[in-house]
Amino acid sequence: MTLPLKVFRRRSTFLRPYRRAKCSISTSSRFLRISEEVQQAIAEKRPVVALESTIYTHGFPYPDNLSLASRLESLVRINGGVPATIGILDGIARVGLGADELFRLVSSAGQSSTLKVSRRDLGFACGLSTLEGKPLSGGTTVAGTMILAHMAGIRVFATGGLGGVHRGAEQTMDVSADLTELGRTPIAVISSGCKSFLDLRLTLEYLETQGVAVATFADGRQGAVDFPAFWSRDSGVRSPAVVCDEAEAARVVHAHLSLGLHSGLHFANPIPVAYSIPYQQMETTITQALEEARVAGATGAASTPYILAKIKELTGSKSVEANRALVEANVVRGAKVAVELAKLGS
Ligand code: PSU
Ligand code: MN
Repeated sequence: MTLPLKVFRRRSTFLRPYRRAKCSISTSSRFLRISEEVQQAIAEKRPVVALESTIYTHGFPYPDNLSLASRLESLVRINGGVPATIGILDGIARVGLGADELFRLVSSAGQSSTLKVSRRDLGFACGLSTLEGKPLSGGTTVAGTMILAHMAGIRVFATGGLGGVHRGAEQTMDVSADLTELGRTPIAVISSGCKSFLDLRLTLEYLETQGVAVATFADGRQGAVDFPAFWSRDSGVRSPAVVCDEAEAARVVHAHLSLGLHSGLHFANPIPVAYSIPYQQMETTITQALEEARVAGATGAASTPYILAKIKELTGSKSVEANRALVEANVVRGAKVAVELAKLGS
C-alpha cells in the first residue's frame, strides 16, 4: 500500500522552517527604554555585554554596589565592549542605565519600593506604583535581565552567579526562574556557576531538560572539569562540556543562534584560583546559613537574598572579596566572548 500523498503534504507543512518573529519592540515604548549608545552599538553589530542589577539592589550594599557597578562597566569597555546595565527605574525597564540613573537605582537598595524583578514581576514593577503613588524601581535578576537584553538584541550577558534548583526542591519546588528563562531565551550567560547552597546536580539536570547549552571554561586543564560552585572551583559535579577559551565559546554561541535555537547558553567561569574557597570549607557555612533561613521562614523570592546575607555574615569579608573578584573575571570573559562573536559577524 502506498501512503496517501496528503500525509506527506501535511508533514512537509509541519516541517516548514520556523520563521522567527521580528523583534517588534519600540525603543521609545512607555515601559522600555534602550540607551542611545546601546541602540547604536547593536545597529553597528559592535559587542555589547548586558549586566544585571539584583546584585546591586539585593546583594552588595550602597556605596559598595556603586563602585562595583562602575568598575564592571569599565571592565567591559577596557576589553572592547559596550556595557548595558539593565534594571527598572521609575516604572520603566532600562537597557543601558546612564551614570545618574545607575546611581539612583543602586542607592535605593534596601528600600521596600526597590523590588527584585524576575520574569513574573516585570508587569507589576512597570505597571503599578507605591501606595503614595511613587513609581517602582527594581534590580533585575538573571531571568529579568535576559528578557530585557534579548528585547534589545543583546546576545551576551555576564554576572556573578546563576539561580538554581534549591536543596530539598523535591519538597519545596523552589527552582529559580533563571533556569526556565535559559530554556526559552537565546542569550549566552557567563557566570561562576551556582552557589553551593543550591543542588548543583539537580540544577544541571534541569538545565539539560530545558535544552540549555552548558560548558565550563577549562583554563588549560585537561580531561573532566567540575561545574564550579561560585566561591569554589571544585564541586564534585562534573561539567557536561568544556570550552578552552572565549573564541571557542563564541563559536558555540554563533552556531546555536544561527540554528535558530530558542534556548540559552551558560558558560561557567571558575573563580580565580587566588580567591577560591575550598568546597568543604564553604559547606560548613552553608549548612548553618540554610538552617537559619529555615528557622526564619525565608522562602520564595526572599530565600536567595536571605541565605546570601547569612553567608556574608558568617564568612566576613572573605566571601565578599571573592564575590567581587569572580564577577569582575566573568565580565572580562563576557566582553571577550562578545568581541569574538562580533568577529564571526553574528
Ligand atoms: N546568585 C548569586 N548572587 C545573586 C543572585 C544569585 O550568587 O545576586 C541573584 C541573581 O540575580 C539571580 C537571583 O538571578 O539571585 C536568583 O534568585 P531566585 O533564586 O529567587 O530565582
Ligand atoms: Mn526561588
